[in-house]
Amino acid sequence: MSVKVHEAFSIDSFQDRLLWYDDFLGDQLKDEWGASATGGGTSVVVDAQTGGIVRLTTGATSGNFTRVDWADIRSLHVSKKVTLEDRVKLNQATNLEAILALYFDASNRIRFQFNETVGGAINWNIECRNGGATTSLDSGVTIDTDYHIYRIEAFPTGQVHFYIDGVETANSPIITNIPDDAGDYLQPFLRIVAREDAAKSMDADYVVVRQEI
Ligand SMILES: [Ca+2]
Ligand SMILES: [Ca+2]
Repeated sequence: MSVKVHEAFSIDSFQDRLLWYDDFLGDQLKDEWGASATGGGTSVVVDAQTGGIVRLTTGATSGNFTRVDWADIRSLHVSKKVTLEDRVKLNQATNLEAILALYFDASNRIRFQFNETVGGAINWNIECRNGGATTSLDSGVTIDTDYHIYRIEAFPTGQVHFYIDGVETANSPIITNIPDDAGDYLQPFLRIVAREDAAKSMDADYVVVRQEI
């Protein structure tokens, strides 16, 4: 059988994998997403941006956050080889925190994360946390305000690999504190936090998740 290829994915993926993506086209977030925020933060789909994006903008007070996830409808498990990929652009590179995650709860998650509070160039961290025990390591990649593709691949054999723009980061894979307990079903999760009294924002062009059936 011939295989048509659309973007990076082949349609035969459906035979043995689940594939879900949002390219953020249209006038509002798809139903799967739940948005939450403090301080009047917003999550807005912007068609006018090339390819459609969702823009997460915080309120203008330090500590304000804006977040989207699947509203705790969790269906992803590392035992099924989960991949999360997002193409994201930070619109500022100082005094903010950003998180791109596969998330069960605050004690069980896999993520790219940085927390910038001192006004200097810093790197993304890569992190696994299970039952509150954390492995957090330096990716070696400095944050900036360009689009990048962030990819997490979690294998049932006990490794989580991290890639930025197709290049595996420093300290990848992580092999400890992977959230792989029976109940650790995960969801996509994007979050931005202001770390000074000014609004911060990031744009996501797409989010893709895939896992084996
Ligand atoms: Ca898009
Ligand atoms: Ca766990």
